[in-house]
Amino acid sequence: MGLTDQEWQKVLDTWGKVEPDLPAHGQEVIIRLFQNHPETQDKFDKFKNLKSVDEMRNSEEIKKHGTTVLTALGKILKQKGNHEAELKPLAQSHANKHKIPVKYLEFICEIIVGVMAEHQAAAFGPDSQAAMRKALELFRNDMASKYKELGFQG
Ligand code: CUS
Repeated sequence: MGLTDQEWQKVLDTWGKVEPDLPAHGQEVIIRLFQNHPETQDKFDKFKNLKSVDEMRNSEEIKKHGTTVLTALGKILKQKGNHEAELKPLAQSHANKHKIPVKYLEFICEIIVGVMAEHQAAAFGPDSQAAMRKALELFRNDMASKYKELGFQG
């Protein structure tokens, strides 16, 4: 389940390429999530009213939220698996307040890999993609266990 030092190195190297432009990557992730999985859009009141991709592109809220999501994820990845302190508040708010099922976390993680593969093709070869998938799986598994502890079936 864990990642080797080499795998973490790949994860953090690629993340370093994404980091200078979190808002653009984040915006793309959220828009694609809502396009590919429309049911996820209803989870946040502030996004429910956005109908077209154009409206989404012009939404400051989406850009802001994309940045928030990727910032949180970046902090977690940098802990290289020792992310208990970072994960706990995130699991709490997502179980109790937003009620985001694990399935939606799967969707968003897969889209993050896809967006990174497109925007950072050179830095994100097959090995790096595999390592990133492993890191995101670890994140989701630990979120799922926290959800259970909190009594959210996710
Ligand atoms: O916000 C946050 O944080 C999350 C993410 C992480 C990674 C956990 N989210 Cu937000 C999620 C989601 C959204 O946004 C939407 C829909 C679904 C999910």
